[in-house]
Amino acid sequence: MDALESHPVPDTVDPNGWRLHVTGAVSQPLRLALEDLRALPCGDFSDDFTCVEGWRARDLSWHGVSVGSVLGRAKPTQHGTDVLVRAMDGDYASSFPLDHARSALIAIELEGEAVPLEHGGPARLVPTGGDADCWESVKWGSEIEVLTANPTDRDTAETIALNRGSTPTE
Ligand SMILES: Nc1nc2c(c(=O)[nH]1)N[C@H]1C(S)=C(S)[C@@H](COP(=O)(O)O)O[C@H]1N2
Ligand SMILES: [Mo]
Repeated sequence: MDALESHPVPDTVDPNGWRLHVTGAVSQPLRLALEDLRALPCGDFSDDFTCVEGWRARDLSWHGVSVGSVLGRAKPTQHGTDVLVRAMDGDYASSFPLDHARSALIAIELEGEAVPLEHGGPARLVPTGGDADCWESVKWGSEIEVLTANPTDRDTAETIALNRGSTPTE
């Protein structure tokens, strides 16, 4: 594979305190540790990753649990319409229509190894639809909130990603 770009890991990211929270319009809110995720049915996904800033990492192979499996446990209520996936680093969040989100992977391995912290470990959201924007691949994913209406200003990923202003470091 060609490498992903390197970006600084925000200070707010603490892999030891990481859990995946499933919240909002669900019958069964969840708080999952990495072992809990590993116990769910796993899947693989490989694709190139392209950033709008003009670089591409070819043929990345991801392994993890589908959002659908996790939601199968949490059981969204009939009012659920969308999900908002939040990162551990502050305000970063990206939304997806509920049905579209189910196929996304919560990746815990990249190229057969734990996802490096630098690239979003312990868990990075990897949309599998093929038409995802780079900012929808949420690094340090720590909450899946089921919403009952289309998200508005709480979906911050595009704004944050496009205004990041920092250049990648090698
Ligand atoms: N939590 C979080 N996830 C994020 C971002 C971010 O700033 N914070 N940037 C996004 C963008 S725009 C890109 S291109 C990729 C970069 O992934 P990489 O750092 O592994 O190369 O992460 C995406 N996911
Ligand atoms: Mo990006």
